[in-house]
Amino acid sequence: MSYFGNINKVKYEGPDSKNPFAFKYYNPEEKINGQTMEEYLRFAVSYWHTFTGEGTDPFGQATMIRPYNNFSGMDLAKARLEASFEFFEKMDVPFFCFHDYDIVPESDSLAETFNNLDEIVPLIKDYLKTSKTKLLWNTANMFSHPRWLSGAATSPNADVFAYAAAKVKKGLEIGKELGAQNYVFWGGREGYETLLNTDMKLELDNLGRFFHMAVDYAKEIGFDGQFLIEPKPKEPTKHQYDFDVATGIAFLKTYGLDDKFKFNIEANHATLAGHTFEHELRVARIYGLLGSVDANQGDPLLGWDTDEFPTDLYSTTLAMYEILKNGGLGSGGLNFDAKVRRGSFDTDDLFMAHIAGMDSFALGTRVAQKLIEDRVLDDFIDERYSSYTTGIGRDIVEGKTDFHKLSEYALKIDKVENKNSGRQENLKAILNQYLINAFRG
Ligand code: XUL
Ligand code: CO
Repeated sequence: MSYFGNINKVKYEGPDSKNPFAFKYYNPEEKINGQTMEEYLRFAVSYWHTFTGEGTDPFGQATMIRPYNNFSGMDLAKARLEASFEFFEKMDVPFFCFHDYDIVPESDSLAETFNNLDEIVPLIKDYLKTSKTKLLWNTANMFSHPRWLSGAATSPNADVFAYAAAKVKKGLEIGKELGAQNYVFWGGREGYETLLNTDMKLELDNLGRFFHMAVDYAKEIGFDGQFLIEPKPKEPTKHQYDFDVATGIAFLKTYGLDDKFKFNIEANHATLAGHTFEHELRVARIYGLLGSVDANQGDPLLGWDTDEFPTDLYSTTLAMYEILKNGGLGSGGLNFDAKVRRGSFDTDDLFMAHIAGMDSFALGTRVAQKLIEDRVLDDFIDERYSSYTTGIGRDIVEGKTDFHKLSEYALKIDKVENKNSGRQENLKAILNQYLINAFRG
């Protein structure tokens, strides 16, 4: 059966195309740094927003018109699955991602949920045999059901900790079975609402213990996907322990996990933490911990996680700048953790939204690549820090000096002069120029 019968396979038609179901900038075969865009960008569809999401919000009911809406229970799960692989094929995306409870209905009984998973996973495996679309990552939903109200691995209730362990154990088995390239931990309720009732040290120690057990189990069963932590500062909890990349690094180092995990960085989570998307990517990149990306964007006027499809070209350019500088994302990818607006309710919107996101990243990639090739920022930055390449600066960097020598040196300086202007406005104008020129083709 066809769920999206009115849509053909989406193809690259170039910047002049007026076809809403064609790529204008994303040309999967175009080469960047010797690799095709498809290989480089590794786009993924998120199952939850695209197939499970119904358009509800805290004030209103479902709005999404979906061709499988008349099914329920496991029949609905199977219809969604069938529709999803038709969508992947028509969008020509190489990856998808899911939570356990996106692919089967959530039950109060763990055993029943595992049975449901055991029924659906072989079906996914069958689709994977013939589809080019692979599993980028899977994860466990440990935030929706009431049992998680005070967290999962950081819950004050040890039974909840055990339950979470069982789910992640199953998730790793599923990841192995389906060839997942990564496994994600987003700590949906791993945080607190008030310190008045919270033993923060025990909760963080438990989270560290939990991750070690996950690493051990992955080793035991031969799951070799990359573990990823997805930072987010708040929502649904008031404070989330994986606040941002820097906080995540402190956690990983404290608990001896920094060689086992990398980060899955989401644009809208970065902005909620008061950072730019590129800031979070940069922090992860410079410490060799950039693993994967949840590609979306927030609304600067709203203080929550709106998960919009990414269309801001400054943001996609600066994000791709970091990703290209990182040499790509390795086993990671660009997962559209993004949902169509509640008013964009038909299935055409699902296609158009992904096209918008993929084109925005493709364009950002071209601009970023040109900025790197022309060494626009690199040359400027090299010059700005050139005092560290000779004389006292070089001694500092090479560890050949100390406070005695530096003090002696400083006392001899007549007047400190700052020679290099930061030129921020000019650099932004140059960025504009590169963006506009990319539009020109
Ligand atoms: C929530 C969020 C999650 C994670 C996976 O803000 O981003 O969907 O990506 O659990
Ligand atoms: Co996400």
